[in-house]
Amino acid sequence: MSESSGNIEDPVKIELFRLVLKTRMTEDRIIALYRQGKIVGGVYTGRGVEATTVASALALEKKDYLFPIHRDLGAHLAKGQTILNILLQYLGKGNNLTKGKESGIHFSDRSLNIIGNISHLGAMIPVAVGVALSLKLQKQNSVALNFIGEGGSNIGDFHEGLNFAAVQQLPFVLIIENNQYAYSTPVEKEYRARYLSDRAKGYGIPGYHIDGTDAIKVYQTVKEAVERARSGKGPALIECKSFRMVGHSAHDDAFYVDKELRKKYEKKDPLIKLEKYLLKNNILDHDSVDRIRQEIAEKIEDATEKAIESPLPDPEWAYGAIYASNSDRMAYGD
Ligand SMILES: Cc1ncc(C[n+]2csc(CCOP(=O)(O)OP(=O)(O)O)c2C)c(N)n1
Repeated sequence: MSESSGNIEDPVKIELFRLVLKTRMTEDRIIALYRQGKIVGGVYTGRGVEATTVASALALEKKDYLFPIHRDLGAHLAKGQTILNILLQYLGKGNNLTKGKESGIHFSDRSLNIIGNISHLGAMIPVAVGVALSLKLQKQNSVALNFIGEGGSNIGDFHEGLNFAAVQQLPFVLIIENNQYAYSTPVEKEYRARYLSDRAKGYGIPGYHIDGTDAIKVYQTVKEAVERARSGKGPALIECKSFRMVGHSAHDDAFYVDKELRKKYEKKDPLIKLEKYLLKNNILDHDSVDRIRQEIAEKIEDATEKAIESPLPDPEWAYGAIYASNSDRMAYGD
């Protein structure tokens, strides 16, 4: 765990642990429901990247905007999303946030300032930058934080979005979640640079390359970048290096992954690392860890039961909310 972790308060470190554990356990439940045939469609999990997703989102304030992508359940949870809403979404229930439309990974929650993932990799960046522009123009003192994978970072939108954010000095933070594989493509076939964060120099903004398995280091770095952006000093690019400990999605056994690399990163499992750090430094004892685990397990049981009992959407609803209603148009002044 990072040497400089001393200036983060212990309750924040405990909250990081609770959220990383909650993410891991919730995703394990989602996988179990998928294997039981209760969830259909793609299930993309973040085992190995939870320290990056959780700590980045926890560094935000309530009024800040979060733009997560497909592997970022931890970010949803850290921004305040409930396990029940997440399971309702994955199970496609009629009482979920999209009333049964959209899959598990594409949903928004405007009440938490979480904006749903655009499936086309990279396409989210200019949208998040546009939101950052509007936050600046409206003097909202809020920041937009967006994730992109190292694979997705090679798309043109990355350049256009980041360049515009830099030129306009927008309150925007971009996290590159470098988990070393884009589906089955290893990094040496994705880009030639040593560090993707070096690209920041080309935009005239700060770039950081950090250990994305170290939740405390990620929290510290992102917090600084977010507060810098909030104070009007412009965007930052943060590359968090980690490892995707599972396949691209639940159907993929990741047979193509380098075995030595896997072994190396199993020792850096973000959850185990954080737990060991908290125990070693007497921030938590074994009983408290067990208690936290038990509390989360109960919440997951309760949410699973409620989500399974919830009704599927009314088939008629397939034709609903396709076009804006008159009242929506009036609300937007059209
Ligand atoms: C433009 C585009 N191309 C391909 C895909 C299909 N796709 C979804 S995720 C993914 C892998 C992305 O890798 P990376 O950006 O490194 O993120 P990771 O999945 O490793 O977290 C691919 C190819 C897509 N959604 N959008």
